[in-house]
Amino acid sequence: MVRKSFIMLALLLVLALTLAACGQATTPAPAPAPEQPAVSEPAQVAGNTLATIKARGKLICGVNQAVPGFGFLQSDGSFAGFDIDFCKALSAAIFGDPNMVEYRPLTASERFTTLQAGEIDVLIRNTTWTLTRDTELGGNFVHTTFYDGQGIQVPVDSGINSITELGGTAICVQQGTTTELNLADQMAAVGVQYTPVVFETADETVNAYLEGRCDAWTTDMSGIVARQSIFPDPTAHKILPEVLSKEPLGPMVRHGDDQWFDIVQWTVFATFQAEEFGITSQNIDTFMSTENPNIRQMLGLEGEMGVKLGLSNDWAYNIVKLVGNYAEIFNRNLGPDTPLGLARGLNASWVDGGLLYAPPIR
Ligand SMILES: N[C@@H](CCC(=O)N[C@@H](CS)C(=O)NCC(=O)O)C(=O)O
Repeated sequence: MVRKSFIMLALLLVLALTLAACGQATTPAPAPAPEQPAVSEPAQVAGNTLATIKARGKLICGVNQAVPGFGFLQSDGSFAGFDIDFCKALSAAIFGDPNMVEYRPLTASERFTTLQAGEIDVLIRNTTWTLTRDTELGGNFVHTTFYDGQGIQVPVDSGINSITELGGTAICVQQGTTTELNLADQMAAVGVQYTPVVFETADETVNAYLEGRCDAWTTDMSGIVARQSIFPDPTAHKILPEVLSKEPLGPMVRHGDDQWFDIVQWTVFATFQAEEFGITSQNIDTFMSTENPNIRQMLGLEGEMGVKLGLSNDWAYNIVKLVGNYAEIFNRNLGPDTPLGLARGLNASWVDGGLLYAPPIR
């Protein structure tokens, strides 16, 4: 009797589990699929990234090669851009030389696994800081270097003036990006049906749009302006007025090495702080006799700021002297005198009403 009820109970349990599992399977899967599979904690745990970089004699920076102004492989084989300059700033902080860098170009889909696998020391590639990426991909975002938002571009002669007019269109978008997910969410929110056409690289995405295989294409505003600058006829395209998302872009490091996290973070802060102090690559040497104690600490004339990071005390001097302050980096790559012609906007120093604010270097 007892045995019979036990079997019944076991059968009921199996039935319940089966039903629960079936219930789950019939739940519609969210479309599109998650941008990245979650990764387990780093295979190469902690470690001393700084010591590894010094022993190898170069920094390995994961970058973009296809976005002019941010990360771009030039015809002479060199890399240039805003993100590239932050790789150089790190190299200057570590080696006193901005050129001890190996650039590893990465697509959107491969960037996080490459970081997690230990193949690069830092990822500096127009990468948006999100909660999921910060928790599930084996890395940490350090700080935002460029505050951006997602946009949609259409041909001027399409007559489309708003995302609400995109019903029935095909929209080109790149795989493994925040862009792909935001698009789905924002279009659902305004009740517009569209067909996403997904590609692995920026070149494929943009070429499909230019060939008329899509009615529109979408990515970060900066990415659109950057790619538009190399379109055959940039004036034939316009960006719709809606900003679909917040896209705070910045460097990411692997979990497990707090000293390296600090070095990357304070390198970024040094560029903000130099701008706030009015220190540039051109005038920095005139500050070497300053009596301002905060500037003296930053430039290594007093205190042991660099040593606290595991670097030499002239780390920030080298960043500014050899690469520049934030304004110089921005203007050189993205500013009014470049093909992108971007305004500082949110990316101005807090003293000018922007969001860039460095904690005290002391
Ligand atoms: N900020 C977004 C988008 C970044 C992104 O990968 N954008 C594309 C479109 S411009 C890109 O840089 N592609 C270059 C490539 O994969 O070659 C993210 O972090 O997901």
